[in-house]
Amino acid sequence: MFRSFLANHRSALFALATCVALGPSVGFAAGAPTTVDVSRFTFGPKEITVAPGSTVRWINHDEVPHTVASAQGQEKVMGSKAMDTDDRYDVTFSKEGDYAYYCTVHPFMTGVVHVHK
Ligand SMILES: [Cu+2]
Repeated sequence: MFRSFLANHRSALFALATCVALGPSVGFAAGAPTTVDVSRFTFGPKEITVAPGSTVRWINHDEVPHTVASAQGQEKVMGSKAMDTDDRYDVTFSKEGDYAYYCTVHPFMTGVVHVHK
């Protein structure tokens, strides 16, 4: 009885086991972006730390346009156009480093992306 159960369900069990084994790692490999909310004239969180290869996504929740731009004197890794309400801007960071940025429309809005292993 048990033997025939196994025979009948072996492929289903295998598929289930494969799902359980691969599920979480596939999720990480797909690289869900780390989100920074642009809201009330602030980047939240203001500083984040991600691993190399990670994608950071900024989403503008304000009613006014904002940008995400690399700070003066920094490598120009970030440079969005004006983001309207609900617009998104994605950047994938491949190299380790500290990436300071600001909003060119409101230069008092600043943030930092730390990229470290
Ligand atoms: Cu702004």
